[in-house]
Amino acid sequence: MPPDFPVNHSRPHVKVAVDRGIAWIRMDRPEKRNAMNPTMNRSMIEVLDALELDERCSVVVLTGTGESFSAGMDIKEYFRDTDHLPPLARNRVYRAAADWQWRRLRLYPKPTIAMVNGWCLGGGFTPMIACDIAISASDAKFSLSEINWGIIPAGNVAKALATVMNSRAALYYIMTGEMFDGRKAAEFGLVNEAVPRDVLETRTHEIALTLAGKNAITLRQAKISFKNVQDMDWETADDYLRAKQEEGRALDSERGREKGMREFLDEKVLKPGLGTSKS
Ligand code: ACO
Ligand code: V55
Repeated sequence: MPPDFPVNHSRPHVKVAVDRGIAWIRMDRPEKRNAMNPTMNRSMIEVLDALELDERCSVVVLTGTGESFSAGMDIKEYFRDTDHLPPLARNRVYRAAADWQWRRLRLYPKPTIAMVNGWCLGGGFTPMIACDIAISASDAKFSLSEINWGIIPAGNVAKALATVMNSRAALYYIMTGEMFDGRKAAEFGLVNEAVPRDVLETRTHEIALTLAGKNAITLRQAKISFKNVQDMDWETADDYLRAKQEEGRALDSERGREKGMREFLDEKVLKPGLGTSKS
């Protein structure tokens, strides 16, 4: 039988390489610092939809080609060139950005890691924060540069910031537009870790492999439920989490929970607290 999916998911301005379970997605417009234009946005929607169903992919890494993660929205093609469009047509262009930057990414059924390899500006924050985990080069440069050219952090940048970043720091950088580096980003909770550039890929790969080794259904239930409970009251959250746990059990053909109990309680080959299994 022919494969269900093309071996190469790459699209205009988006390069994809799938290697041993990990899909490396690169925003690929290095000559424009990987600024996100309408073409890249449409490509990303297709790429994420394809990888969602591709069984060769169990973890997604989002990064950029060359010296940049992304310089944000393309100020020419995304903003200026769409200003003359009728409101509904312009909304459609804006919606395509949102459709991948947070609508698809935030609750993506597979684990996602943002690997911040350089410039992360303005609209670049949204997909970076929407990923489950973010690892940055220590010398990567971040800026909420919107204020420096007369707009506010829209495109859900401000909302995304409010979910991860220290509030005082967020407002300071929203209002000053000052640049900061990966080390600072880790201090503020904007990224998990900042590591020297020469080990950025190795460290990201290591985390990706750890995630690839977990039960995929449980991982999905865990990330989705964590993100959804943030906006719930305690009673609703408790009921919802129980329901997500039960849903996960019903979906899990590997029966991970039963296996875990057997290995810990009966066979004594697993210590969940140490993360190790002898089997
Ligand atoms: N939109 C459109 N074009 C861009 C963008 C962008 N966001 N970022 C960079 N480019 C283009 C430049 O216009 C330039 O194009 P050209 O070679 O055709 O003239 C090319 O990318 C290279 O950029 P330079 O400015 O020459 O590179 P430099 O290394 O000196 O500076 C930097 C890089 C700091 C990223 C600078 O380009 C910059 O400030 N860009 C704007 C970044 C920004 O404010 N983004 C957020 C927008 S707000 C939002 O996303 C909602
Ligand atoms: C931004 C603004 C947008 C958008 C994405 O932060 C990012 C800037 C006004 O629309 O769609």
